[in-house]
Amino acid sequence: MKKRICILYTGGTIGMVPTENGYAPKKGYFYDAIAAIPDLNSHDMPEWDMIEFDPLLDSSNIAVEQWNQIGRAIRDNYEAYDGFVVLHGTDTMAYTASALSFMLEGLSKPVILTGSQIPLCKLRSDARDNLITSTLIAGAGNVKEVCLYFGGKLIRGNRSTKSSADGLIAFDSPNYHFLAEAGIDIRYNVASLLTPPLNADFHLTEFKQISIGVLKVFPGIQFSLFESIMTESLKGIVLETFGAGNIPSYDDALLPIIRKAFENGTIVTVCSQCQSGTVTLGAYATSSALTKAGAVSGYNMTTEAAVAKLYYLFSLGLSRDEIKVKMEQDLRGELTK
Ligand code: ASN
Repeated sequence: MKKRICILYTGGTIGMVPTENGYAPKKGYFYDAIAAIPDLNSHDMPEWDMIEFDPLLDSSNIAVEQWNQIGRAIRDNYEAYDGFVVLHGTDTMAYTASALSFMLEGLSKPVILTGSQIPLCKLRSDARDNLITSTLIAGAGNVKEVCLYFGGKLIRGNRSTKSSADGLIAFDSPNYHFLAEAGIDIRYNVASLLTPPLNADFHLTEFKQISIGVLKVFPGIQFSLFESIMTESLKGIVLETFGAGNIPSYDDALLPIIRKAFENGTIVTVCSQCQSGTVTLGAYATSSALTKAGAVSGYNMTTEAAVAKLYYLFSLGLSRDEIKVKMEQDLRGELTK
């Protein structure tokens, strides 16, 4: 029997058309445009249906409500399909892929996010390959996790990051193997795939609106300027630090602020500005102070994954101590220690 794939079209360049204000999505246009691609109707392809979201968005406008909407669409169609392809703008695709990886618990079917850098309607568009290969990967069913496929690479969703604003190989997986590479054949890196938990019930955890911040440290940063955002209403903050988790110690201002944030109940998660490698708190004196002030290590998580994980853990309603512990644990293949 043919596999059945549900394509969720949320917007993004892939389905955009030129307008007087630049590219924008167009309601009701994309289904016919992809139905006219001969390969998508080949007998070697899975059967597919498409659900068009309303409104269609440039992914810069995607936020928690849209993540929940995508999650609900997958939950509501979970039994009827063998896999899902989520068409999404590239700008925030790595955030959405990370968010879905946490929201969809007990997932045992492929969920593949993809999009394109050049709209389907334009010459040299990368939309066809990204869509066709993602649909084939979803139909093959080898991966049972949330992934992002783009430019020949299949990446674990919560390990992905957008690395090029204009290249057709626009995403990277700096701290984990590609899950598959599509050349003449699609070659899976079987040893690197997640094994779905046995007998786990599939369910969706919708995210709540949580106040989260990201602060990138830079030479000369005046920490006192940021004190005003470190209030009790800030639930979590991702600190993008230098190298292995280092912060400047020149004005002694950051640590009291971090300590205060910690006392306020804010979870301070330390990630690195380096794309690859890991945070090792305590490797240098400039980082050990962070642990003393109550910060947790994000190890080699991307900022995208750390942000999504904070949303997830707070949405579960866990205590602050439980969140601190789980931030440092590998929940969905998002970090390695
Ligand atoms: N601005 C677009 C988006 O993220 C970029 C793209 O899809 N290539 O929706």
